Amino acid sequence: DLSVDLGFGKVLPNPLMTASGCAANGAELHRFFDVSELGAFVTKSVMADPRSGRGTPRMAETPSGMLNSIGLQGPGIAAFVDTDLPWLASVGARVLPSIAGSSSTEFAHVAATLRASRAFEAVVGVEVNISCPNVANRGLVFACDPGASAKVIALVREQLPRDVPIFAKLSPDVTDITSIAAACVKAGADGLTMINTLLGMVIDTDLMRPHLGGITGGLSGPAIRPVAVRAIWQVRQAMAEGRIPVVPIIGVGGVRTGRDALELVAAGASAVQVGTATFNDPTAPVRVLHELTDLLVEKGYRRFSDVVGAAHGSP
Ligand code: RRO
Repeated sequence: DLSVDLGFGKVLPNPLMTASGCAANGAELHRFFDVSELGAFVTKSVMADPRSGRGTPRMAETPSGMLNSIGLQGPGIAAFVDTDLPWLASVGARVLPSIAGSSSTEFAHVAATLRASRAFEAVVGVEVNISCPNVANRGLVFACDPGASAKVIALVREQLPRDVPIFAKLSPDVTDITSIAAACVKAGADGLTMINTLLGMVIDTDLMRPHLGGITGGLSGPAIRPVAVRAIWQVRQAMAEGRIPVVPIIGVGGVRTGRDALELVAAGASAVQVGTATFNDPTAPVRVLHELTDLLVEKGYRRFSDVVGAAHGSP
């Protein structure tokens, strides 16, 4: 039994999801596999207005991961609810739209517009991206500040029906992720997504200048998997100790194989997103699902929920 309960009766058939930003609105990946096979499809963070993002170059490969300074390129929420969401609904996908804003009011506007969408029934939850590293640090201004994070979460929570869970997406670039997690949950987050990319930089040694147009960028891929495992483990531990109310954690960061996914799950994640790995292998999210399933069978687990947080030992 691979099912995952996100809360409020939103039960997914399996724990695999795309990671925000790596598969846009789903149409590209749908050429490689049926996106409704995934537990949920997470879309690129959408803001109020259309945006072209930062200038190029805005991607850089490193031996252990990828840096991006995309800067929230996107169609804007009106086009998203008009075109992208209805398309995902039409192919039977369960959708976890990711929303962003440069102010708490913008977040609230995006959430309210989403709610009014004719395809809203395909939405199984909303990911609130308070941790984009690439918008003049506004994103990290939210993610590093418990008060600012809580304000956004509370406002978004008010805009959406009670039975649609909201997930706060956290940044690894904070000194104490448990205090941000606690602030978000207390403000009304029904779950947490951990982690967004890690701030990094690549220098072009021919030009002797930072390579990315945005100067710094977000590092993703295998390099950040141990950071994700650590963050998930710390927050899950804080929940076990009663310092944070217990809510589901969605794990994301450097997952390429079923065994990588299992690491995040054992740390405490109830669902796993696959992002950067899809650039090399567009079928990665479903492949990871099958590899994880085989691994659980091999290890004798009958229910996926039994392995969530297993690395913490018996309660
Ligand atoms: O668009 C981006 O530059 C971006 C976003 Br919104 C994010 O949340 N994380 C990231 O690495 N890049």
